[in-house]
Amino acid sequence: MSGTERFSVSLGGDLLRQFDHAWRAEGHPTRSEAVKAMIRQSLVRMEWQAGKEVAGAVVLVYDHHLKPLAGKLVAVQHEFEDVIVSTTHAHLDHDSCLESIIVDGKAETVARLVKRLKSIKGIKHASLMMTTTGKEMG
Ligand code: NI
Repeated sequence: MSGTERFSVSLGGDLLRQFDHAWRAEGHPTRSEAVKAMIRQSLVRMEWQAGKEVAGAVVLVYDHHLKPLAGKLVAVQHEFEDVIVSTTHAHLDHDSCLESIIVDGKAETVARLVKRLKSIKGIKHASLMMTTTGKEMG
């Protein structure tokens, strides 16, 4: 890792006040840490857009009583086993299950997986948390 460099940014008063309010509300310890987090968030988005190797988690909520759904869910996950690292299943209550699928692979393959999962009839909610493998992140 290379050393730390300082740089200055000129901001209008309103924008700076809004930014200071926002990063404090989000819980960042300092303005510098908040700026770093924003830069990294932006770099993660670019990694996904550029189709690089990415990491993330797909979270699904569904009713397990819908039998065809459970079968399709397993079949799709086997089809995409090259990008799926692990799957954790939680029984939320009598009806609802939450499945968290950790992914690591090409962004477009992950995007295809998410699309396939969302197309399964009966999924109540599907959400993708996009992050980085960290390999190219300073
Ligand atoms: Ni369950």
